[in-house]
Amino acid sequence: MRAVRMTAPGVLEQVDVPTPEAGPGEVLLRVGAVGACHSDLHILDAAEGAFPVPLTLGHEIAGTVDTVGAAVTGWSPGDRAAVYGIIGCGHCRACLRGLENQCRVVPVGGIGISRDGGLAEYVVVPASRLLHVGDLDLTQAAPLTDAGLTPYHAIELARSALRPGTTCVVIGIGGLGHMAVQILLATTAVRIVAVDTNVAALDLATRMGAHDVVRAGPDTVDAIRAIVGPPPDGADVVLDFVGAEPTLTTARQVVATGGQLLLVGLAGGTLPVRPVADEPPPIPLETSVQVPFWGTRAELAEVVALARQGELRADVHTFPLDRAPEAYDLLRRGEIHGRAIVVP
Ligand code: FEH
Ligand code: ZN
Ligand code: ZN
Repeated sequence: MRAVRMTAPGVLEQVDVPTPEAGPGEVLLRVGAVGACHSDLHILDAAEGAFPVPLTLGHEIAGTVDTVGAAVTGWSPGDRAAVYGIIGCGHCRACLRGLENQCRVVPVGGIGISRDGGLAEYVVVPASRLLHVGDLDLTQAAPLTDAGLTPYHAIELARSALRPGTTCVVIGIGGLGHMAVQILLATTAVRIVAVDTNVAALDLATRMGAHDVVRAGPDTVDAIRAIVGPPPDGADVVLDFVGAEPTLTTARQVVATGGQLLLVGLAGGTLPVRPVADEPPPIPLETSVQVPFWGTRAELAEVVALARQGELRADVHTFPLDRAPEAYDLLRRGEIHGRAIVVP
């Protein structure tokens, strides 16, 4: 079968490999759609030894069951499924509570991460990772598993602060941010302030229903403060889907005292919470900062339910498998708005 693999650190190429077979407890999935994620670029750029090589990338997958392995129940050939990408150890305290995104044994394990992923015609996954998606378009189902689940989980973490009439600033209206706006609209009554450098992304946010948009630039902080109020007031919740130093600097200057700042994107920024002499504290007092990671299987089921109710729809741009490297080049150059989806 055709697959797009990291064949050496930083090298992504299409190769021909044997079609894998489903073992006990596993399912062979014909890949219908797989998202191209910024994290794939981090995997490509990671130091030698950080991830297995060769590795078929793709951790945001939806497809159709081809064959099921021994002892698999609840799945039959032809079933359509989304794939929960994380595979924790299954026995630590976090995994036992269903929080495999906090596994205490496997730091970041899963499909397209520590074992072959979905950037291929077929992928083998444990049946426990599958969720039924019914007749949902697979190019819509795939992005739910990461671009949808990750913001959904972050919003769940801030749920108690997202009360009617509060404000939520969403920084970065890309693959995850545009889904966050829809999830906030579908599940809260907050005022949404969308922030991005790109006018097309802000137009998308407006079309989806964001209440205010701010084009990031020299006066970003003042423009946001004009909406959410000056310190010690500010946004009740800030979701940073970029996570680079400039956006973190903006986030900590517009979050209210006692607000919540969720650093979802990790574009290389670290979290300077240590006060520096003669500078204002980097994070307002009493503000809780979280660094959410992906989400849980239970939350993915809720994301799929939102999509099947028509409340969540990814802005999808499709590429055939042989143009997957081009999709990642565009992603790296910041030229993908919405989500790039590869259709093998
Ligand atoms: C995927 C693989 C490895 C690290 C982080 C990620 C995120 O894209 C999950 O949302
Ligand atoms: Zn991802
Ligand atoms: Zn575990």
